[in-house]
Amino acid sequence: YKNPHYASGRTTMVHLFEWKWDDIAAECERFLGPRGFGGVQVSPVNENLVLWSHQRPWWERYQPISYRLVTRSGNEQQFTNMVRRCNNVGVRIYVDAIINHMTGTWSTNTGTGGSTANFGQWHYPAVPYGRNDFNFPHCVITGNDYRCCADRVRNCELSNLKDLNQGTEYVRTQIVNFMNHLIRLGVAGFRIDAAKHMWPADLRVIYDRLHNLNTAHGFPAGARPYIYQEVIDLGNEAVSRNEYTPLAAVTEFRFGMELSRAFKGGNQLRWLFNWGTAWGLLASGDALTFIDNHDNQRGHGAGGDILTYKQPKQYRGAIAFMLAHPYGRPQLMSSFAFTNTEAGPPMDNSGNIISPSINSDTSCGNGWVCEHRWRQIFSMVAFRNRVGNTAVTNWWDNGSNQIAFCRGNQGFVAFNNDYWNLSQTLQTCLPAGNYCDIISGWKSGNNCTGKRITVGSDGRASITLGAGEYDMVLAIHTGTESRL
Ligand code: LM2
Ligand code: CA
Repeated sequence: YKNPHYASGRTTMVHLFEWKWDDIAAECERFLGPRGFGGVQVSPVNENLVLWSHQRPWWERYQPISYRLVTRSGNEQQFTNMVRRCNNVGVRIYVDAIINHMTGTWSTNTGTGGSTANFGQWHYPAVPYGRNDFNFPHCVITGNDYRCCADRVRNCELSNLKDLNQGTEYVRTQIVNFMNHLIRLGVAGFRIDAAKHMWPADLRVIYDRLHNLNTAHGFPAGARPYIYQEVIDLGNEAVSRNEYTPLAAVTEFRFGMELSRAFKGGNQLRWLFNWGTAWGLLASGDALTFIDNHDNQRGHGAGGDILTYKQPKQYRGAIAFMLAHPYGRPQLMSSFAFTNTEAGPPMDNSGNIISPSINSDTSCGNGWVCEHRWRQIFSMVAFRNRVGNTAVTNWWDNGSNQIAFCRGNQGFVAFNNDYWNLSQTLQTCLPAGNYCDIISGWKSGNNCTGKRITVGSDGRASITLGAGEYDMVLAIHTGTESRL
């Protein structure tokens, strides 16, 4: 369950938060496929409670009312079409699976597909679920439970959301049928929402009943779905991430915390020389890694001081480090712009999501940030694909916040998070030649639109990164040699 089954040579997925299925299909074909992205995490696919009382917040999608595939992102036919079109261009689809709970208790009770529920009776006829399918006696998780009481974290309600009992055969069957339906449609795996709120033994039974990936969508015979379990464990938790790594991969929340801290100036970049398990991070193959996610970018979930698109220079620095360094399996966040942390995606008066528009400079409009279309970010995806599994070599630092390293003889990257300029002759490990920096520009014809770096026959090059430059990163890799 730890292999994402990316198409060959691909390494990175992007969370297209709240995107519609038709738009994702188009994005796979016009951008993600050609640019070498490995996959897309999509927002929850199953029917959720409609919450006009909160102006259709983004979080209504974390309140399932049935397993029918109908949400603001589209219906089953649109979902099926998207998966087919993305797989055709080598981009995998991963579904955010909400299997810990159903809805909270509200005064309205209609879902995005028209299904209804009777909250007082724990009755969800469109599944159907009834009282016996939930954990009793009824209780709600408190802040203290996270430190003391694993059983309450698993058997009580998360945020008053009705808590399913995955210990019963009936509930397991409904969940497995839902997930196998998606596998049949060609998805490559799942994010398991709120995994720490479910018993590992129950999850194991569910995972083991999942079908192999659909060979008609290009997966090899016998391929198991990629599963990354959302477990927030920043230490001092009654529930440990280590209870989940024997089952499948786990979201590594410490990764984005530490890199955000460093790139915000709270820790010197030189300490990243041994980035990885030496920092207390999970084994690389167990870790789904990211800087921000849809929760902590707005203070939900683990919260904290996470870099987001709102601090773009530092954010691009942290993302570049994530993609340049071999540790982990990276996931990019692609956001809609927000100030109100409850606000849902751009929508019209009827609540329909407004599609991102694509500007002539290839960036997004209509309120969509599309971090994955930032040149500094998608160019580093290509860098990661290029350098493959090569190790970090030739680490250099200035004893402070200027660092540089090589990846095999394929790539070289430098960072300057100091208040003074970086100007050094450094070992790049690349074959002699002229290379286009992929951060300040790109290779255009025979020339570079940004910096051009000349690597000598000894592999060394003069590297400059001014403290006042637009970016704090410089990156070159084989395949972008300029001939001039
Ligand atoms: C997750 N991971 O474990 C998701 O990443 C996270 O986004 C979800 O919470 C959560 N688990 C449940 O799937 C979000 C949001 C919550 C929101 C829930 C449910 O962060 O604030 O809770 O979705 O929509 C909301 C209200 C809360 C209310 C609850 C129940 O904010 O005040 O509790 O609904 O109706 C009374
Ligand atoms: Ca639970």
